[in-house]
Amino acid sequence: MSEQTLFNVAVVGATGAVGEQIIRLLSERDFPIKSLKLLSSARSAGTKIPFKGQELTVEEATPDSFKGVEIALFSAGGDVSRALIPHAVQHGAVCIDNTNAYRMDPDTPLVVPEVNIDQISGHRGIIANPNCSTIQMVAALKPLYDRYGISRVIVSTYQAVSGAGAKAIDEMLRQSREILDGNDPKPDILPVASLPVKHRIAFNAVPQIDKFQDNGFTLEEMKMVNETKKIMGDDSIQVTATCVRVPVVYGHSESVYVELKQDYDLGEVKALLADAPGVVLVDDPDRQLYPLASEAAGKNEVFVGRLRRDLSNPRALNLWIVSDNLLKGAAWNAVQIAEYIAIPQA
Ligand code: NAP
Ligand code: 3JN
Repeated sequence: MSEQTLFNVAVVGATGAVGEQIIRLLSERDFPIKSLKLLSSARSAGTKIPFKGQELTVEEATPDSFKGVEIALFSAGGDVSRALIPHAVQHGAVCIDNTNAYRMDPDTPLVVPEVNIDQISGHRGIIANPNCSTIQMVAALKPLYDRYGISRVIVSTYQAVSGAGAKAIDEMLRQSREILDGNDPKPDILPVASLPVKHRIAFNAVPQIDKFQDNGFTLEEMKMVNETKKIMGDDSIQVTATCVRVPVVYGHSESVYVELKQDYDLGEVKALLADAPGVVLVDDPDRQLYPLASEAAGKNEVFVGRLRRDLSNPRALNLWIVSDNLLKGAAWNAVQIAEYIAIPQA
């Protein structure tokens, strides 16, 4: 049997909600690691994190952190990626970036392995992980695109607070307790930590994820529009998104209207989705079976159900897509890409 090649790996944002899941997946999947470097800001430097029976000490991420690193997984926000990835690439690392920093860069592949893994061969040191809401949608739409073609997508999301980081989870839980105790909590983090106006998330639905753009859409909505076209390799797909934060901890849900380019058979659509890699069909209305965030949480797959022909357009289909935003939406998609780089595929 041939010896497996081992890699020097770095995780940037190791103390965050996404970083925690990346570290767990690297351990559970026995990723071929020679050394693992855990990096964060100076705030968390010195924190101990267990990894495969060892205690690893988190270090502050600096341009010199990447000497000898071969694979670096970034989830510390776009500014950190923009500042450090060029240094990591210069040191020879392949960087898998979970942030928005390089997603629309024409030289950077934007990859969902089930959809466009062929794109990674063209990388120049950076491979971008799409936004969580985009990943789960394109994973489900790809088999329909391949069979029928897609002309239009209209999506409304119901996004979990974990998408906004560990502090947003704490805020939602704290507000819920305070409201149940009869108090009126002051919002502090959501919808956007850096903006002055805040809204309550507990017992609420907030139609703003990230900052508003000049066209009236939010940045999260525009990420869904632009990333979908890039990943599918088809600028002609028309996409409109409305992104909403809901008081769920883990798991983004999406109501999707998709207009196909050809007539379709609903039974065939179900068969295509049932066979699609990384997708699980949960669609049995008679038994009230459909995807739920509570059941998708902690799982790597994308769950699809509520499939029905649209009433206004017989070539269109309505569906409900759910996935764990920190797993397939971030950490698992990134580790899958890392596995394609590190492990020769059969
Ligand atoms: P989080 O829980 O707030 O964690 C942020 C992490 O970034 C922490 O480890 C933090 O370290 C680190 N960090 C912050 N500033 C840093 C700096 N200047 N230098 C080095 N490390 C720094 O956030 P999260 O939910 O894990 O998300 C992190 C990022 O991942 C997001 O900003 C986003 O870009 C990306 N993300 C992507 C998706 C997706 O859709 N693919 C989903 C969620 C998040 P400290 O402990 O030292 O503060
Ligand atoms: O809010 C969500 O549910 C997903 C958030 C993703 C996110 C949060 C902060 C910064 C991103 C992202 O991945 O697009 C970024 C960013 O990298 O710009």
